[in-house]
Amino acid sequence: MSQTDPELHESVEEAAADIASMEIRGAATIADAAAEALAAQAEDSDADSPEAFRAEMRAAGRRLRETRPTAVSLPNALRYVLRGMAGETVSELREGVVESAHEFQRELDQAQDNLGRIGANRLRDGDTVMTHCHSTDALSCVEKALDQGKDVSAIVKETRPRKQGHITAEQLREWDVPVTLVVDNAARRYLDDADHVLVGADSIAADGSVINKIGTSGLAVNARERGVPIMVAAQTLKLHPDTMTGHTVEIEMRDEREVLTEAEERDINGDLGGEGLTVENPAFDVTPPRYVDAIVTERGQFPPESIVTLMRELFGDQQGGEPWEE
Ligand code: RUB
Repeated sequence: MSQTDPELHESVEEAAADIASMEIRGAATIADAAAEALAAQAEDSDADSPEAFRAEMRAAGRRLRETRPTAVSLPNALRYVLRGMAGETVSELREGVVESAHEFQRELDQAQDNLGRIGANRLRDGDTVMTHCHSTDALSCVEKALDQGKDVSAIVKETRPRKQGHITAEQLREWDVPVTLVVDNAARRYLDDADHVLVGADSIAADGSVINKIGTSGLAVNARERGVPIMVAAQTLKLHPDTMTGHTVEIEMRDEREVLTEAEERDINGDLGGEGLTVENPAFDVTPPRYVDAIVTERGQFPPESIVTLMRELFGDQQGGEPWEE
């Protein structure tokens, strides 16, 4: 933060720290938390001029934006909320931010519900889904299928290094869905027992590429080879507008300690010293559109190659700077 940056509300600092540490994680949940934090900043602001208020909100937006780079739901949430900051007086600006934050949160819930209903239609009674990581959009499809009275089982990939598969397994068990938990390396063996691969997304690019938890692309390639359809559940909040103008999505590299403890590293290095060992920990990968059968959104399901049409409709020629930039 620069010397001149306004003081940030503790909710913004807390949300930013929790997103960075993955206490708050998953694209939709991150977006929801960011909107909530902006609303708290606006509500409690004691800015004495509209300029000071705007500067405070931009600083809050920047603080949240710098936490994690890959899930586009985060900048999409910040844009939505900060573009609601309209008016002449501090109280009008405040009202604009708070209202758009709450509207954003309502739409997010609604979109996930609608997406789930659409995705559930792809699941038949008795089907087994294989999941990777933990996606609330993907789980919404299972939840709605259960609501429709269908029996669904799940093969849940552990998802190293953070084991978000455990969160998925916990949620599915809460819904009484039979779960088989497997390590990531076992996925190909169990694909023969799966009727669908069902994953979420952090970002969807204009060419229909799916950016999701590391390991998704390998799973998709294996699934295609086994003839298992790959279904990506991603509300339109996950569509990445910058990719329409050729930008690529930044893949987050996380701390090596998520992969290897200090003691494990010492064991590997032995007497040789640490020079020759590098640990890489990319959090996400890119699945090319040809491995994806359907992208399920709240607006319907699309073959990945046609997602650009939806993006044009939603984002148009959206141009100009980011609302958190000065
Ligand atoms: C989470 C992840 C999820 C997407 C979609 O990664 O890759 O599949 O974010 O989740 P991380 P949702 O655990 O590193 O945040 O459908 O809940 O938005």
